Amino acid sequence: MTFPTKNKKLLDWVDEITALCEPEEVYFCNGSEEEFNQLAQQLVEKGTFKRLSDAKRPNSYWAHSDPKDVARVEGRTFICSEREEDAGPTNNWSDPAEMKSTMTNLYRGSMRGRTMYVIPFMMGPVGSPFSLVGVEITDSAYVVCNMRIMATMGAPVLEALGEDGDFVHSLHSVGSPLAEGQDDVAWPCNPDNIFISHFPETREIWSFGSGYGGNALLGKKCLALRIASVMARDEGWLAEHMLLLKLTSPRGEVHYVTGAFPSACGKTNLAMLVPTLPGWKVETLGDDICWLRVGEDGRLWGLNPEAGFFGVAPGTSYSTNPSAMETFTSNTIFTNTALTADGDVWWEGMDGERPDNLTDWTGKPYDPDSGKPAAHPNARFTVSAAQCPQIAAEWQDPRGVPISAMLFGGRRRTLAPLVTEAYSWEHGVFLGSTMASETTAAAVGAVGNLRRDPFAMLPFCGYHMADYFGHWLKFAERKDLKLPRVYLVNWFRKDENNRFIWPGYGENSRVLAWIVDRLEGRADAQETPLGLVPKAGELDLDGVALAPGATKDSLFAIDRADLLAEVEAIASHYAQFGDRLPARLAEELSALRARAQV
Ligand code: O2Y
Ligand code: MN
Repeated sequence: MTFPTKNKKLLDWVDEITALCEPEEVYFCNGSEEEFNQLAQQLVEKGTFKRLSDAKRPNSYWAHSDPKDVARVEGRTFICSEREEDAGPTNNWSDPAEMKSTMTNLYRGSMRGRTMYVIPFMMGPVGSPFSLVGVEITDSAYVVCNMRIMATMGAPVLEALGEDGDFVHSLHSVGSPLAEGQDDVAWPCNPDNIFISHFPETREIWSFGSGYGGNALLGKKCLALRIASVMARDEGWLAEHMLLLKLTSPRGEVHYVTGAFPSACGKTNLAMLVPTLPGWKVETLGDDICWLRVGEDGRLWGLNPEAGFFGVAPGTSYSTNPSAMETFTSNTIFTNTALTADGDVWWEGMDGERPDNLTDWTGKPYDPDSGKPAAHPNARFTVSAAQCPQIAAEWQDPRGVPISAMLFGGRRRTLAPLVTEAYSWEHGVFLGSTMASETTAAAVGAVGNLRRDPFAMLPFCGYHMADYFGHWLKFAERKDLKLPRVYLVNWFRKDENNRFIWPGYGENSRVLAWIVDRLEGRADAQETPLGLVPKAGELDLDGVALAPGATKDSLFAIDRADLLAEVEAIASHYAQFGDRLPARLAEELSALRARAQV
C-alpha cells in the first residue's frame, strides 16, 4: 500500500495500529469533497445516514445513534498523567501504563471487518504558527465525515507535517469488530467499554467504544482543550472553552470578546447574537474553543481552532438564533434530531407547530402522547463555520485577533448580577475559578443543582485545576502585558414567581454595549462586594421588556445572606485543592468575605 506521505513517524504508527487493530483495509483520507460524498453514500447504504430532501436541505444527512451512545461521558474520560496529583481532584486519573495495557487489549482486533481511516487534520487555520496537527485513526466513516467539517483535512496538513513533523496521535475505535459474514449495525459502538483517555506527557489520545461527538471527533475537546491546555501551560498560552465574537459599535469601534460558559447557557446563541440595540453589530469567530497567546503588542490574541460548529439543535429557532438556522440550511450532518415525513429535520423549540408523522431520534415513529421529546436533548448539527451568515471576515486570520474583554457566565437564579466587572486580572481569575451554574435537564445531575465549573473547563482541563488557576494568575506577573478586562455575566436571574427577569438573546447587546463603553472610558461603574456594576443610567434599559414589576435593582441587587452563603460555598469548593490552591485566590476569597461583612 502506498500512502501520500513520507512522514516516517506517521507511516510507522499506521503500521503499528494496523497490526494491533487488524482492519480489513486501510484508507488514507484526502479531505476532498468527492471523498466526503463517497463516504456519505456508503453511510446511506449502511443505514447510518439518511439523505435529507434536496429541496428542503441540500447535501445534508440525518443520523441517529445507539441510545446508549448519545453524549460526552465525563465518567469515562481519563487524564493519564504519570503522577496522579498532576491530574488533580476534578479529573478521573488512571496510571498511563495500566490504561495503555487495558486499552491495548480492547484495541486488539477491534477493527476486524472494518476499514481503518487515517485522517491527518489541523486545528487552527492553515499557515498559522499556532495551529496544531493531529492524525486521527478511526474505524468510523461517520467520524471522517464530521471531522472534515470540524477541522482542516488533506494536502495542506500533510504539507505542514512534512517528512519528520510531529503530530498528536489520536486513536479511535468504535470497538465493534465484525466476524466473517456478520452484518453491521447502523451505529456500531461498545457502550459497556467506553474509555476516552488522554496522555498529557506524550500528547496522545486513545478513545474506545463511543462514536459520538466529543468522544470520537478527537480534534475538538480531546485535542483542542484537554491536550492543548497542557501544551498551553508548558508554553505560556491559554487553551479555553470560549466563544469568540467581534463587536462593532455605532461609532465604528471594534472589540473582540471571548466568553466562557458552561453547557446550557446559550454560548452558541451569544456567539451568533443579533443585537437589538440599533447600530451595533456582532460577528462570529467561534462558538466553543479559543486559543489565546501573547502578541508582540502585549495583548492577548485569540484564535478559534475549529472549522465548524457542533451545536445543540433543540431550542434553536429563528427567534433564539436566526444565524444558526441560516447556517445549517445545507451541507449539514444532523445527529439525533427528529425526522419529518418530507425528509427534513425537526426538534423541540423549532419555530412553528410540531409536524405530524415524525420519526423520533431513535428512528421509530414518534408518538406525541409518549411524553418524550422527538429529538434527543443533546441532538446536534455539524456544519462549516464558513456558512454562518455573520462569520467575521478575519475568523481564520493566522494571527488571531486582539482581545479586549473576556466574559465568564453561568446560570444563576439569584445573587450574580446581570453584569459585573472584575477589579483586576487576579479578581477576574477569582471569578473564573468560582464560576457556577445551575444544572438543566440537558446536563448531568439533578435539575437546579449548583455545579461549580471553573472557567467552564471542569470537563476539559487536562491537568490539576489549581495549577491551571496558577497559570492564569501568572499573566498578571508580566507587567508588559495589556490584558483584557474580565466580566461576569448572568442572563438567568429569576423573580419570586420563577420568571426570568432579563429577556436575554438580542437584548444581551445592551450588556455588551456597556462593556464597550467601559473599555472606551465612557461609562462609570459602582463598587459592590462582587465587583463593579453599571452606575445608575449607565446601562441602556430603554424599552427593554423585563419581567413584570422588575427594575434595574432586580438585576443587580445583592442579598447579604446569599452573599455570605456564597463565600462559604466558595471556601468549600476551594478546599478540594488543599495547598495547591494559589495563595492569591485565598486572598481574593478573604477580601470578598471582608466586603460581604461590611
Ligand atoms: O459530545 C457531546 O456530546 C457534546 S458536548 C459539546 C459539543 C460541542 C460543544 N460543546 C460541548 C460541551 O459539552 O461543552
Ligand atoms: Mn463546549
